[in-house]
Amino acid sequence: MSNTSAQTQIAPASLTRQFALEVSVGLAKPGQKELPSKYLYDSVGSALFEVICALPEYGLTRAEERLLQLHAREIVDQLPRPVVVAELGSGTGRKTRLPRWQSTWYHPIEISPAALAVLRRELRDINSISIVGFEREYLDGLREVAARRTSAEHLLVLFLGSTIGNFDGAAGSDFLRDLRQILQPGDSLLLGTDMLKPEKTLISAYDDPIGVTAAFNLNLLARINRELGADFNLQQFAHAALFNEATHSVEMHLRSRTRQKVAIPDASISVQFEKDETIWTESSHKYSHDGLVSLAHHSGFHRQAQWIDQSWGFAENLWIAE
Ligand code: AVJ
Repeated sequence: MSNTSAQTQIAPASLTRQFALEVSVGLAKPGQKELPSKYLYDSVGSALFEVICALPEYGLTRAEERLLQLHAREIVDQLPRPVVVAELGSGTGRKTRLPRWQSTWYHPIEISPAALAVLRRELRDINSISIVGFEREYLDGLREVAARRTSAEHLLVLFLGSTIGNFDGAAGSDFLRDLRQILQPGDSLLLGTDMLKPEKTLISAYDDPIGVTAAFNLNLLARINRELGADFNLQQFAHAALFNEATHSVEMHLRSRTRQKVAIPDASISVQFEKDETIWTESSHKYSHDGLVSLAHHSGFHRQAQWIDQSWGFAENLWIAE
């Protein structure tokens, strides 16, 4: 990569067009307006997410770090060698630096160019690992990694941080089924899942008292202002987190404080908001033991092992493709 700083500031025209398209589709929805959660992670959003991970109320990331630190050896020992590791949504590679996967290749597949630039800088000194970054959708990246590995090489896919929980409804199991199709029998998936816990704990994790998560959520509107020339007045929107009992998901919304109209010139739309109408920006599914059993079953995996952090309620699941 030639110039990382320029890349984090200037989005390629095709990505901006895609962003404009998805914004106009989501905000024109007749019932619940929505915006795709993947757009939360521009350079500002990625930095805010790093801060969220340090919040005492948001135990998810630290729980996963504890699990990987404690059990890395045991996890690695369960896998055949040589192993090629592909990490979906590697972010800045913070988790991956903990255990060495003893792999010949490490392929981060990351959709945020900003996060990938940090990852490249920080992993530069680890020379046993080769970095091939894929700034594109997860499965496309994985398909490319799978096509390049030799027949002797075993594939380990890391999908950590409960990112799978952001696929709402059937999308999570559809995604895992598609992922399974890219693998060979015997390849493995290490899947991090945040577990169901009391609603009070969940809400304070997604609506922290100093407002970092609120800033993370509101930044999505600020990003639309920056990149699509919109005139969202951020004072007129409020962050909201709620627990959806029916779907076992924490939902983030942006609630319009008044009746207002917002213009988004580069998406060629203007949007009318009623007072208290919300934009749904993210779902974070929380898993039960039984839910994981049926998820593995329906997506074509055998549950090989599981490590649980009891103090927060987080599971690291090692699944083998059947
Ligand atoms: C990185 C997607 C797992 O859903 O908990 C944190 C993102 N959103 N606070 C999550 C997030 C609000 C996070 N994931």
